[in-house]
Amino acid sequence: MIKLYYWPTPNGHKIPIMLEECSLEYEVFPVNMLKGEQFEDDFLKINPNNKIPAIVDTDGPNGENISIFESGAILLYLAEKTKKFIPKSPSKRLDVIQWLFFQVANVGPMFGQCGHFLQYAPKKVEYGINRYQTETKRLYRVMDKKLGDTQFLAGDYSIADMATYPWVKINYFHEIDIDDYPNVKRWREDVGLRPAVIKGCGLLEDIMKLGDPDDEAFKNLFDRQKEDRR
Ligand SMILES: N[C@@H](CCC(=O)N[C@@H](CS)C(=O)NCC(=O)O)C(=O)O
Repeated sequence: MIKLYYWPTPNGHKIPIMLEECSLEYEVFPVNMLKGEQFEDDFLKINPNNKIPAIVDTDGPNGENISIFESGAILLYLAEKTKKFIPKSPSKRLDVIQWLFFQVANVGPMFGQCGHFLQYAPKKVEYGINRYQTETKRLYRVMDKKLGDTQFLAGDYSIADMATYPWVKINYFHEIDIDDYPNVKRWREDVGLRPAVIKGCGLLEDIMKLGDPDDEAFKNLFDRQKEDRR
């Protein structure tokens, strides 16, 4: 059984997509990051970096409990456990790993910062908006070029697509016109039709609407003083 520590955000969605794709049994433990639950001691034992997603697999290596944080690491773990959505051939496998790392090191942080400066920053900071949106557009161009050559990011549908789709799904958040990237648009439509993707992205979706955190949520999410809490 997989225990999924989760909140409905793009990084969160990646994991139920994979769990659904693999038909793995899982139980959801909401970590309400708007209320600061990511700082609670029990959760910090699972993710010392106080972020969702995280999992505990009660049937980990040697049948023992294992806890894992960082969405890319979780996706790789589940792909290795199930032998699904990552190819066996070393070179194709490396393609998937590269595009997975492209997401976790580039798409997530840059789209996230771009959205933050556009939607949440208390003041309009043109420098921050330009810096992150320019980089966001560059990343869309990189994906658009790749998706002009292959159907999915690393050839066949893989954990790299599962990691990237939830961020491209919310292009309104980083204010990107998807029509400017026709290959990304085609890929987004293909991936978005998969039942596991629909189910994964829909998990607990009603309880959070992006773009509208209240004062308490703002404090828990963006107040740097929270570093004192770790
Ligand atoms: N690199 C991490 C990023 C995870 C992340 O940023 N999670 C956000 C939600 S999307 C979070 O939990 N934020 C709470 C906080 O920073 O206090 C991953 O891919 O798992």
